[in-house]
Amino acid sequence: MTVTYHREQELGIITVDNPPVNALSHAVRQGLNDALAQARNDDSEAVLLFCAGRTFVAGADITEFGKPVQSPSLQQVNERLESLGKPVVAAIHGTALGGGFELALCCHYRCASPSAAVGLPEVNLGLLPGAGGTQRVPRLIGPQAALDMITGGQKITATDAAGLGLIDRVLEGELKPAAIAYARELIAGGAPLRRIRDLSVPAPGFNQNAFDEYRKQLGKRKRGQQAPQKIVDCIEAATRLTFDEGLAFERERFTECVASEQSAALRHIFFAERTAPKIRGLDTAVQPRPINRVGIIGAGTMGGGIAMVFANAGIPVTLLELNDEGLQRGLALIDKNYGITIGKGKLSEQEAAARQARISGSTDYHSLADADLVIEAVFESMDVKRQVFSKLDEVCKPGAILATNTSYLDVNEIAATTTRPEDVVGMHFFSPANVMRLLEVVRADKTADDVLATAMSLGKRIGKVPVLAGVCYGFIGNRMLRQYGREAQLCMIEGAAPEQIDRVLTSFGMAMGPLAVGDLAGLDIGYKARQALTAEQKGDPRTYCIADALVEQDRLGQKTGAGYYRYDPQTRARTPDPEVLEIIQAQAAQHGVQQRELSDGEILDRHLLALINEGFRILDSGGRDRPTGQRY
Ligand code: 3H9
Repeated sequence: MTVTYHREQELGIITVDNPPVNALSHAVRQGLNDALAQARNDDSEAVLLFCAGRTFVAGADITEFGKPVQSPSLQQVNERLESLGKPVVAAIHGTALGGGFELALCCHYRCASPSAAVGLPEVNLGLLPGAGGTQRVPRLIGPQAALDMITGGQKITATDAAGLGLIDRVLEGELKPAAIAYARELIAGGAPLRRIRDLSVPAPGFNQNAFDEYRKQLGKRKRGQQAPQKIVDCIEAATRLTFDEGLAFERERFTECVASEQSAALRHIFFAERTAPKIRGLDTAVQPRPINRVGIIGAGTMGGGIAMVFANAGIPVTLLELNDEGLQRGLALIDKNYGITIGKGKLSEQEAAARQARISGSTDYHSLADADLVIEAVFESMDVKRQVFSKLDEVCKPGAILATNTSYLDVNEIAATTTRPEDVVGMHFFSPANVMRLLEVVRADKTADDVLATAMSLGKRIGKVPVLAGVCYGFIGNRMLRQYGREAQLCMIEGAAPEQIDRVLTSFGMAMGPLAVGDLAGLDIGYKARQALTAEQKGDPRTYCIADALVEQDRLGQKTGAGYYRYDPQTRARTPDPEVLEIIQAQAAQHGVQQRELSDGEILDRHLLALINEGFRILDSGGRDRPTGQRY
């Protein structure tokens, strides 16, 4: 039974129990419908809606999208709930998300544990709240706050939600007895049936222009995305249509979103990110090792970023550098990064100080003696890594995990420099480490299962999406990116201008085009790496001759004011540069390439297929043990 109904004296208690997250599957909707029918027909004076397990309802069951809706729909359940002739109180713990929060909004009162959070994250799945969220939320908190909440898709803490008026009471102590006491208090006080549908939207000064302006801003922030714009349409509809008309309007837009390719892709990613950390074949009885203290070697941009990741997750970190000067530089960079986050209003000074206090600096390897995990983020040279790992082997306690953040080097070779290769693993972060979510966990030949299990569970704990990789050049991310960058070079030499390539890919949805990224990172980095390779290792010269020619003319990218583009020294604004076209044409002539016009479609296909093909090659070579998200 996913939903049960029982009486506690004058109260009817509905309990949803559908692990892991109480999603609103068909069985739950049917169960709610039946429980509401019982409550309607008995002499209970009020009803409490409660969830078992770790959370309140976390939303519609995403696996049901794209299939025919089985009755009763969530909208039908909500209607039944809201029109029940006695007060219904939602008692929220964990997270009330999406359809789950919409269910709570149809209750007449909402109470929550202090640790609970609520939100309408549908936008992250390319959807909009389809069970009244866009019509009820603006009635409670006004259009501006509703727009921010629903287009942002972020969770709101119970206290903040209470401040906004989305929750009526935050309850200390164990939730169920506290919620029962609250429901009794409501009955005793003759609390009315409060239906949000009966309220009107408070919208002073929020007119057509304000909505148009919001759409424009959103178009920049969420470029190319359909759902955020439709959310604005729905909230605008809430200000000018009746409640029922608004619901019908929302329903139509929701149906369009569910059928869209954007939503199908985002739903695929949702499950892929949850499938990726699971290691096929790993015994489920394997327990991760406890990680309470972490050491990071190297206080450069990468090491500092990794230190911030752990400090942000509440884990104390010791940051180690060779000398005090390097250490102070690294700590100052961390201080600057926290300052920027505070400046953007994303973190309070108090919280930033608490996080920074978890990072201590050292120049002595012995300070890593009690670390449960040490991650090396030093210069990318096998000799340097060998020295670091022999030193770690000397000073670290037995059972400590020794991880390398190498991007390209052989983790087996690194592990072999220690007497405990079973404790060695790759943990490859992407720059900036405190922002990028991907974490490649690289399994070397002798890595122990519990070390892998630890890296995976820790990755989740620190807010990353961990993916298992095998030992191969560039692992997964960089190996795929290499092919993507290669295709950009080939398209250029065949006749596409850098700005055409970047425009096609940013229009598709990439945050930046590959050539603008090259200029940002500095073209000299790849150049130097190529100098260390043999002609055979470098491969087809058409895939790097333009980049080499630019560097040889001192066009290193943004830092020299010119690369694939020209940059304004003050504003860094980017403009196409006719000189680059001449360089490209000269290289094409030198390599016997007949230039032609490339269509946008061809450019897009070639870049995407380069990524996809390399992805499959990685799978073929065992670099990764399954396609991420094979379920959808
Ligand atoms: C919606 O509600 C539309 C409505 O407006 C309109 C309807 C008409 N469905 O993340 P975790 C699975 S759209 C199905 O690792 P956590 C997940 O795949 C929905 N399955 O746990 C995983 O399965 P497995 C709006 C779901 O503790 C397991 O649960 N709601 C759903 O780190 C554990 O998940 C959302 O977008 C679901 N809705 O985080 C909320 N949710 O173990 C989506 C989870 O087999 N969910 N699963 O790999 C979340 O954000 C997080 O799961 C949550 C828990 C914060 C709840």
